[in-house]
Amino acid sequence: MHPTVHQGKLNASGLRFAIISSRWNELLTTRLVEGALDALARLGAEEQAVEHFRVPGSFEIPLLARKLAASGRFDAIICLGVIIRGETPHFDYVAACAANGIAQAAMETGVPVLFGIITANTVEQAMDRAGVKAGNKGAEAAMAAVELANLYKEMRG
Ligand code: DLZ
Repeated sequence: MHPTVHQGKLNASGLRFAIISSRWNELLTTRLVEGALDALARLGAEEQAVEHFRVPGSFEIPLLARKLAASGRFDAIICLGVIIRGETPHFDYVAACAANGIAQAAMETGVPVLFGIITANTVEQAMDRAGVKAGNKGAEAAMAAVELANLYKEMRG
C-alpha cells in the first residue's frame, strides 16, 4: 500500500506568525526568540509577517495565544517561555497551566499554537535547550509552526 501522504511544506513565504514570549528567565527566552526568528527567516518568512508579543510569565501566555489565534490575523502562534523548577510546587502549576492553556487555545480556535516552552529541573538543562547543547526550542517551535500552517492551508485548499 502506498497511501497519499500529507505533510506541510517548510516554506514560510506568505504566512503570518505571532511570537509570544515571557519575561521570566528573560536571558533564555531571548535566545528562544532569536532561534524562532532565525528559523522563520531561513524558511522565507517576510519581516512584516512576524509580530512579537511579550507577557510577564508563562502563566500569561495561553490567554494571549487564544486571543491572537481567534483574531484571524495569524496562520500560527509560537509560544516561547522558560519554566525552571524551584523549591516550591509553583513550577508544576505554571507548567501545567501553560501546557493545557496552549493546547486549549489551539483546539478552540483551530489555529496551530506551538508549545515552545522549556520546562527544566535546572538552569543548566534550560540553557542547553535554549541553544547551548540540545538545540533551540524556539527554532523547533517555529519550524513546526511553518509545517502546520502549510498543512492546514493545504487542507483548506
Ligand atoms: C511565579 C513564577 C515562577 C515561580 N516561576 C516562573 C518560571 O520559571 N517561568 C515563568 O515563565 N514564569 C514563572 N513565574 C511567573 C508566572 O508565570 C506568572 O507570571 C505569575 O505567577 C503572575 O501571574
